[in-house]
Amino acid sequence: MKKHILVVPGDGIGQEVTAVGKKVLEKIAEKFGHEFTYDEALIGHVAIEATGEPLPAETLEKMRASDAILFGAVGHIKYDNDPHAKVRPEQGLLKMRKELGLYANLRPIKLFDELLEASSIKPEILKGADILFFRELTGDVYFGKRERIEDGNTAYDTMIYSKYEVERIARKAFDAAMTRGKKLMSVDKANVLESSRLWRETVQAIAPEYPEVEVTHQFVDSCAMMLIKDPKQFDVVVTGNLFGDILTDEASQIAGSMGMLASASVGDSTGVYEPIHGSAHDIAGKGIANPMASVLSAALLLDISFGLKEEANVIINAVDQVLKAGFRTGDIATKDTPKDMILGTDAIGEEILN
Ligand code: GGG
Repeated sequence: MKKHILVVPGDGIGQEVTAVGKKVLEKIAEKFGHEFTYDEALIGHVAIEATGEPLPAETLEKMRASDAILFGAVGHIKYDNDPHAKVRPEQGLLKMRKELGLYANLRPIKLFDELLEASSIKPEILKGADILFFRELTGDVYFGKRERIEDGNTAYDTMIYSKYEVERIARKAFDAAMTRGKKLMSVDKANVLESSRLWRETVQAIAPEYPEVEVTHQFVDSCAMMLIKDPKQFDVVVTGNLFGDILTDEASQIAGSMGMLASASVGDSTGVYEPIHGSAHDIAGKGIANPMASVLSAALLLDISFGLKEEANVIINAVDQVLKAGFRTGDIATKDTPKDMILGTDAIGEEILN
């Protein structure tokens, strides 16, 4: 198979982990006789530094011309401490999603058995948990009107959804539920928010098209509690942009660490595959970031964008084997992990490649 992949490492640890994800793709191409070509592009803080823009036109052009995108992370501490910055790395991420029509963000919460002890949740509560989140990605407060008023002393962000936006993500989630446990939970805050009432009635109106799927509606606060209390009850979850952003960070604890969670953003054009974690500037450049989320994102890329399921499974098994052999990065090590089994980014990458 001939495919062109754009690698967009972005900021902070995005650079380090994406390098490992790319090596894994190269190894798979060699093993299975595929011809993958690569290009690189800038986004986020590194793009602002080089061009003044968080998503330069050249990057967008390269994204549109590629068959899939392996993405890292965006963000820089400098902007976190400057509430008045007009240009921010995250604007690049949001613009990319909007421009490419990436409205569905799939976040599989995959728990490797070897990491049962790494989580802060009790193993007996966790074992068997397997959740697929659908986070809506191009609407909500992230894209609604926002403003500072009254001399900057009051601010608002608008939570906004249109019916068609809810319908298209809900259909993707229903379709996925049909291939899994046939359970779909839609998460909202319909007891308070009008946009959530529209969300709920729209999901409910689609339900008769999928009579085999058991649909439930849950308030986001209650869902947050249930995720920790009884994660095994979940199958597929569909929710809005903000709730999905928060709930999946919480759910990363089910998988042991943010460093284990991959994601796929799909919709109208080229798919983007990235770890759910951000640029983590506190550990950037130290060579200790966990690259497994990037490696597992590469597996999602092969599976979803190229239909290469066997190749994707080879990658997932390689990660599993490395964990079974006892190797860990710092974020997934426990007090019982021998020091010499705690590896850095490149070293654990080499173990996965072997
Ligand atoms: N790889 C994910 C990433 O870079 N996250 C940083 C971020 O700004 N996230 C906000 C969002 O995903 O909406």
